Parts: sequence; structure tokens; C-alpha cells
Amino acid sequence: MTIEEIKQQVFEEIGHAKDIKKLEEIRIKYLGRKGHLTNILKSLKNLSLEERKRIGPIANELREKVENALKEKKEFLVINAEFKPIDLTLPGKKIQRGHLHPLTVLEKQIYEIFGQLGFEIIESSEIETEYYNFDALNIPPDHPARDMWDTFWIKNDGSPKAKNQKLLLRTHTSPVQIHYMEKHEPPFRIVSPGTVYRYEAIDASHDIQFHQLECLVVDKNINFANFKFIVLAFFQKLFSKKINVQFVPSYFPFVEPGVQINISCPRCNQKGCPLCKNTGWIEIAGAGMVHPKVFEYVGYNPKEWQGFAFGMGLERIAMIKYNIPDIRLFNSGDLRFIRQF
Ligand code: FA5
Repeated sequence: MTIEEIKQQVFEEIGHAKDIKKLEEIRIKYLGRKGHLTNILKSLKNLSLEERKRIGPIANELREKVENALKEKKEFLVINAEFKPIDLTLPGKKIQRGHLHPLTVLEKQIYEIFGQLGFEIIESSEIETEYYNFDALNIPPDHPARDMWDTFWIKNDGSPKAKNQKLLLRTHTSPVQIHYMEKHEPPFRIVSPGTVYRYEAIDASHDIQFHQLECLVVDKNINFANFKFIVLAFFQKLFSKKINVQFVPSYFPFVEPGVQINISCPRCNQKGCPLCKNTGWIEIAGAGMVHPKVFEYVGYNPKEWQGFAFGMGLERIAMIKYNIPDIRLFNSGDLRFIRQF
């Protein structure tokens, strides 16, 4: 083949090459050991000096152009091989929507109800001192009531804020009562949700990390009837049905009298079911009238002010409301669980 013939053919062939294999064949055909252009370049040495000077640069320039054309076409073919044509008529991929955790859904509802009842929502800390978690709640060091809440103690790092106090992960939300009363004057009504921790055995209804909602109302002439009204109003709004409440005598050192609040089983309406263990009642919260000693700790005059408080477990309420059989599901991270809410 002459240089002219090569020029006419090679670029057309490169242009038509459909894949890398074909391109390699073209390279071998023209630039391989016995390729047409290689043969011409090899034969240059047999030409006269004059002819070599004339043909040499043309042949070398052509070789360079062919090499470049092969390289460019190869790049094009590689990119094209990776590119998959898009069928615009295909339905798009469905993107999974995020879901709110059932406790978040419940908390939002609770805030709304207490908001309507004139309560303020207060934030509180999960790390507490022994004083706020126990002493100021009328639970002195040797008091047997401390055994009610097995405690996760924290090493005190000696920081000024910790003030050489014994630190712990709060075992209940009740310390918020003291923090709030130390800084505010009555009358007020507050609720404070938060995580609490207890060093105890885990089972279907007990976790070591769970949530409580603390409620505290302090005013003049507050009595048990006011207390019962708020509890009833809250649960009836929460379950959107008529609920009965029962106050059973109980003991918490920071209230007097202390009670356990039971609500009528919202699932079976007191006909008897596995949820209420056929009793018709479900234990839902610890509660009582604020103990005068607690008022003394925060500098309130107990003869002037009265109050009631309760603390309820949010997981337990969510379990009843959403029919969740096991408390361990809340922290399981199982998306099949979360996607139901
Ligand atoms: C208290 O924690 C008191 N601070 C409540 C209180 C507040 C009494 C104000 C008086 C005045 P108790 O230990 O009973 O009480 O816990 C309250 C609620 O937390 C229980 O009714 C239950 O719903 C929930 N609870 C208790 N332990 C666990 C646990 N291990 N896992 C999940 N929920 C729990």
C-alpha cells in the first residue's frame, strides 16, 4: 500500500470501528510489526537520501496521526461501553420515606395535650448529682427507697460543675422538680420528658434505658381532685376514649400521700385481655402530692403552696397505644418496626 492509499483508508476504518477488538486489528494492520505503515517506515533506509528526506517526514507524520486517532477512538469506545442507554419510560425507583420513631410520635401528641392544658415543657439533664436524684427528693443515703432504683454511677472528673458530688445517670425524671423549683416561684405547671437509666434485668417490659415524663403542678389550694382531673383529661385525650383512673396507695419519699396510677385497659375496656392480665387495669405511673420536705429543700413554704407530681414510663404507654409487644423493639434499630409508624 502506498502512503496515499493508507491515508485514504485508515481513518475511515478507525471511524467505523465498533469495538476495541476491531480497533486493535486496525492498529496491527497498519502499525503492527508487518503493518502497511511500518513496512513503509522500514523501507525508508533503502531509499536515496533525497527521497528519504521527502517521504520520511510524511510517513512519520502519518504514523503520529494514526496513533492519535486510534487513542482517541479507544477512549471514546471505553466511555461508550460504560454508558448504558436510559429508558425514560421506565418507572422511577421508589425512595423510602423516613419514619418517626413511635416515641417521637407519642411525645408530640403528649406535648400537644399538655400544651392545651396550660403546661410548659421543660428540658432536663440526663447526668445528675446524687443530691438532685436522691437527697433533695427526701431520699437520704441510707434510705431503703434508694434500692427502688438501681443506679449507674459515673466517675466524677473533678470539674468545677461536678463540685465533688457523686454523679450518676438519673434513675427517674423527678430531679427536674428540684431544678425547676430552685429557679422559679410558684404557681406553675410543667412537664419534662427525658431518658432515664436503671441498672436492672432487661425483659419484655423492662429496659435499662427508657423514657419518663415528669409532671409537676404547684399552686395555692391544689388538691387531689385537681390532680385526678388532669390525669383523666390527659389519658382520655391520649387514647381518644373514656378512661377510668384508679389511685392505689404507694410509696415514694418525695410525695405524701404517694400513689400508683392505674388506668382502665384501653384495649379491652376492662373486659379482660392479656395486656391487662385480665384485671381490667394497667399500672401507668408513680405519683402523689408533693412532700412538704421537698418544698422545704427548695425554699417554698409548704403551708402556702401545695402540688402534685407524677412520672410515667413513655415506652409503656406507647406499647399500649400502638400494640407493641416487647420494649426491646424501641432500641432495636429494626427498620421493619420503625416503618410501621
Ligand atoms: C418513679 O420513677 C418516680 N420518679 C415516679 C414519681 C414521680 C412518683 C413523681 C411520684 C411523683 P417508678 O419507678 O414507678 O417511679 O417509675 C415510673 C414509671 O416508669 C413506671 O410506672 C413505668 O411505667 C416506668 N418504668 C419503670 N421502670 C421501667 C423499666 N425498667 N423499663 C421501662 N419502663 C419503666
